Amino acid sequence: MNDGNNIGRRHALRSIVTASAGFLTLGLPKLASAANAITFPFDNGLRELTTEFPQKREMLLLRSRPPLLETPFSVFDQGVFTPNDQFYVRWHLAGIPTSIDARNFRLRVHGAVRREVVLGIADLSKDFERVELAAVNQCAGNSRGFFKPRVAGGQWGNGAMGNARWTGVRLKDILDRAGVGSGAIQVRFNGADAGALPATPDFIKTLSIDHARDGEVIVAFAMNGKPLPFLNGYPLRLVVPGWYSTYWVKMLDDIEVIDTPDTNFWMAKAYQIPDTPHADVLPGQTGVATVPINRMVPRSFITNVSDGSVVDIARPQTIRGIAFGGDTGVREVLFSADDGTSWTPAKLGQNFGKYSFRRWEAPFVPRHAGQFVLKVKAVNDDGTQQPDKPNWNPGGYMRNVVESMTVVAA
Ligand SMILES: Nc1nc2c(c(=O)[nH]1)N[C@H]1C(S)=C(S)[C@@H](COP(=O)(O)O)O[C@H]1N2
Ligand SMILES: [Mo]
Repeated sequence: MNDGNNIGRRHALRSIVTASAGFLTLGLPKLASAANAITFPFDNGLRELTTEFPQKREMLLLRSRPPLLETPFSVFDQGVFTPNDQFYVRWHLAGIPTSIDARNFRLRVHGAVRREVVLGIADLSKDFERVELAAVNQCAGNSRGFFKPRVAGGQWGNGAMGNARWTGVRLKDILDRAGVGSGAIQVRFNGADAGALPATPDFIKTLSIDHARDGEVIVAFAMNGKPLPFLNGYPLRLVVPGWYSTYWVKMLDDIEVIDTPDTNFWMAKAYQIPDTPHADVLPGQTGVATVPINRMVPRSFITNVSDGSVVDIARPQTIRGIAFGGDTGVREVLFSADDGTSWTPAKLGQNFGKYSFRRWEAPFVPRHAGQFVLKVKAVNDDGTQQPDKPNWNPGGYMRNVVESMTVVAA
């Protein structure tokens, strides 16, 4: 996979979007020099902050073409929903359309169906019930940069995730319109992007027919109440609540119901995880069966202090952050200020549904000068909790170890 860390390259996408009446153009303006940068605590962790991408404010630049843009972590302290203009961006293929005319955009539903259906954006909002759901979109490789030993692939920090309110129509309702044939077993999703070379496998993802018809999977046209940003899949994307974002196909224009198992590259070769508990193997271990990555696992983060922050001795303060349960809700968030020796339940913020981020906060009084190791651990509604030791696999997937940071009281 062409997924490397390529920050040395200075050719950014050089693009801009002008929006008018549902029409977007991706043009090629100048590239300003990077104003500043941050450094992650792993090898080659220097990341420029860029504002050169259309409809995006400051983002961490991992790669320009195709774009990999990470959300600066401070954004997660600002609210439970991640703003569209700082929502992370990940594309695999270089052939991203440079302009999309929403008025002429069509979603085609075909294959093992009773009748082929072709829908425009207007048809979706007029002929189908509108639904809205808060859900976390997280790359399967979020936090990959922290894997030890290191693994190939985009070297993300923790910002390849975001939470939004997604508005659209149920995939089930679209499939019902087409009439799924009796032999159907899976549904494949393809977007308007393509590889630069014909030999590059097109980015296509597949769900089982039951999952596709569960009523929760959405074809979304809006995010946080606004049209999807171009780089987040304008004008339509799949939203698969609780599942890693590799299934959330962007610029969705083709849905194919199939009656034989999909063996395309992006299902059969890429995004495979070891078929072991928590996708965990020993580095170098071979002969392990694999399965396509699927459900997310719980995570939690501290957002208002960071590693090395200095806090006032004896002053009561509040530590806060975000948590999510993965494929179900957050039951409990536990906070420790003594490196995991003792844990206290954090106070949970408003519940926006089981697939959303949930804010949490906990009191903290640093009673003496010196270091305090803060930790946070989420337990989801199934009772699954974050592990104290990181998992490892060669793809760098599904990291969700209990996060730890050291603050200094002075
Ligand atoms: N058409 C298309 N959809 C795609 C991808 C892609 O390369 N092309 N990448 C997937 C992956 S791996 C991720 S992590 C998410 C990223 O979503 P975002 O860019 O909106 O944050 O998009 C998914 N949908
Ligand atoms: Mo991803």
